[in-house]
Amino acid sequence: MDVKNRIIVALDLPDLEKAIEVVDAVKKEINTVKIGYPLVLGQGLDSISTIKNEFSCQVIADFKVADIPETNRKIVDLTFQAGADAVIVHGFVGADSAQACMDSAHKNGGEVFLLTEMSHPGALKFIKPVSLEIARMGVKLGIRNFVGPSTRLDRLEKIRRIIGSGSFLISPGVGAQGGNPKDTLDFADALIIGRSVYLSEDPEFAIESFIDSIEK
Ligand code: NUP
Repeated sequence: MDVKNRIIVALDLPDLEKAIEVVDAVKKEINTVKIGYPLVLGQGLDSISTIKNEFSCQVIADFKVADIPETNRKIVDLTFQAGADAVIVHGFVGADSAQACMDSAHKNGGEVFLLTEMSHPGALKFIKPVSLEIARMGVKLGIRNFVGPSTRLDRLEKIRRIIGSGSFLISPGVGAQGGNPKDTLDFADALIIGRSVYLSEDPEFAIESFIDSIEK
């Protein structure tokens, strides 16, 4: 797989100019960015199309959609109307809520990523006990894109086993949260990297260092 497809940069910046500077610095090395609440709440939903149009990159909207089906449908419709290529949705809210997101994504020509187990320590209490079931539910629903933690590789391996080799698995938690990039790619197709890139004095160098470490 092209290394360009193996790193997704998370733009958790409340400032669009700064986010654009970061994408400009790393654009040779990546083709997908992840935009979440910090940027759209800080600068508006138009940030998605602004970045997409300027860099012709793919945009994953990390809105962790987690509502009743009818509200999920509205949120996901608006996300795709804003230009996103894919949206991250929570699985713990259940099959009907995830299905509503899928229906909206497919209607709008977009993709859904199902969030299984989160990467932070707090996920151990409520999410970890059900995360493998969430992955199984996603498979049953026909979802082909998943998110799983680089901070717990034993769990990521289990998630990969459940979703199979044909699904696409992206993994946050590398760098700032302690996950190892190369080891994560034993199970994931791509890494999500935020702070280690956008807080770096030299984001281009930071991304190149990650690429070196995964190519070794
Ligand atoms: O379980 C998750 N963990 C996580 O960190 C699911 C996520 N979507 N994320 C997101 O990935 C998080 O919101 C941030 O945008 C990115 C990781 O950023 P960083 O820890 O590399 O700065």
